[in-house]
Amino acid sequence: MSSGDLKLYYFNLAARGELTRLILAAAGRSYDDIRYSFEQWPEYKPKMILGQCPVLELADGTQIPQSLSIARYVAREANMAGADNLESAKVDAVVETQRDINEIFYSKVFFEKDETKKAEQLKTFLEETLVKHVENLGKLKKAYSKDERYFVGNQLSWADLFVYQSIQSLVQALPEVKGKFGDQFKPLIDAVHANENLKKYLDSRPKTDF
Ligand SMILES: N[C@@H](CCC(=O)N[C@@H](CS)C(=O)NCC(=O)O)C(=O)O
Repeated sequence: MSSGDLKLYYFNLAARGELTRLILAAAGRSYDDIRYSFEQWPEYKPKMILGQCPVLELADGTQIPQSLSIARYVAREANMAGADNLESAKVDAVVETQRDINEIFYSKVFFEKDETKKAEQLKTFLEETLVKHVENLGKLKKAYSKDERYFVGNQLSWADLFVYQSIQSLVQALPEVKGKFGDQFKPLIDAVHANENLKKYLDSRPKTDF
């Protein structure tokens, strides 16, 4: 398939668009990775079905908005969404658990403008929210994993890539988090870095602020 049959529209950022880029990279699926700056966005916004991005556009012009819907769609196409309905539900549970923490982090810490509030919320985030979250991910992994590298069953799923990407973004924003949770994500991170397709993408993707 030519890359032109699939287009991903998103800012030149990791953030909400990066999970889909990672899934497509892992699948070795070519696509047009359409990236733009905030200044260029007004040109694209009216062309997006909900006036927001990321958006995945298929060959017939169908647009899929909502980052996790896009990611789930491309993951299913790539057989990275669980081997059956039950595995898909387990994968979704890991994804939703990760989404919970990302939302708290971005709303209470990353985008908080009031510096006093931000400092207080960061403390709570590091001392309570993140600790609980890592415990929750550990519970899901214990229940669903059959391979220490992956959260569900014995193969890489989009949930693994979501957790991987979220950890990378968190560490980029808050370097003090690195090393805070020992080695529990190491097998996953090593597996991602050992994957030829992912390594190629990770080594060549643009460096972005977040
Ligand atoms: N729930 C949506 C949120 C989409 C969203 O808020 N996108 C932002 C960028 S991360 C956006 O399009 N901002 C520009 C605008 O709304 O004009 C998703 O996960 O895709």
